[in-house]
Amino acid sequence: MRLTLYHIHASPFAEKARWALDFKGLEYKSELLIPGRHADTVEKISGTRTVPVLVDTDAPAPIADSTDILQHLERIAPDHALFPEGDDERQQVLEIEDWLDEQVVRPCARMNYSFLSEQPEAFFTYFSRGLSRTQKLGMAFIRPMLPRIVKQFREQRELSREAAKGYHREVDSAFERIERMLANSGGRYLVGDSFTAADLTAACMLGLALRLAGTPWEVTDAERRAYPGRVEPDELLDFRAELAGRSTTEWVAGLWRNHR
Ligand SMILES: N[C@@H](CCC(=O)N[C@@H](CS)C(=O)NCC(=O)O)C(=O)O
Repeated sequence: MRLTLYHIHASPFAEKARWALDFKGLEYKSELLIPGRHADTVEKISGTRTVPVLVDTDAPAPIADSTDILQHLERIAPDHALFPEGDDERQQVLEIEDWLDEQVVRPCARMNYSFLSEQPEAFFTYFSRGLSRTQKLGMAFIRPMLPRIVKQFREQRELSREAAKGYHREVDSAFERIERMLANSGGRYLVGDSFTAADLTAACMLGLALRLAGTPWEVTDAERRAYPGRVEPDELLDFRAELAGRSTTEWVAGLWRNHR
């Protein structure tokens, strides 16, 4: 069995797959793609245009969805389980994972990208992270088109400071819902008494909202330079401060510390 993961650095879905592979101690070849060009590359491999895509030489076809990748990894490497054995608990994990993937990630990303995309240079550095020297040279060609790319990125995703207020409210209510779930499940994990795919997914999606140090989304020096004297704009820092008041923030940081 040989595993290859096609991914981009900043994708929270890709981080789910990387985390699960590492958690299970599986070796894999990493094919880190240039953001923006990744969809064309993976389409040739899997027929779909999103990352992550996992190719397992023993599987009948490439696996092109983070949830399916986690379940495939569970089948081929059941140790360090990410899914509970009981049907009810397993179903709960899948439902939480689905909610986070389908509803929570969007405002988490958009809240940050509303601000990041105001600074094309910082935006460029953020999406170049992890790339090889050759790939970065390739990225240099798109520099002249950067203002147009950023404008399109903002329009397609409805990014603006006004819209960011709504994204922040959505993120905050997701944090609140997690707080309630944890209160019902003993405080440590979302389902049962061990780390599952639900916790892993929450750590990725909410980790993106928080842009915690040590995660793929930590704030870069280029961003610090873009906002002299502070890490990010005040308005965004105010959103973060509100989220930090929720116990979910400390819980997410703990998952990164203890399970990543
Ligand atoms: N349901 C998919 C969603 C994956 C997804 O939306 N990936 C984004 C990157 S975060 C992507 O590749 N979008 C296509 C694009 O950017 O053109 C999964 O769980 O893997």
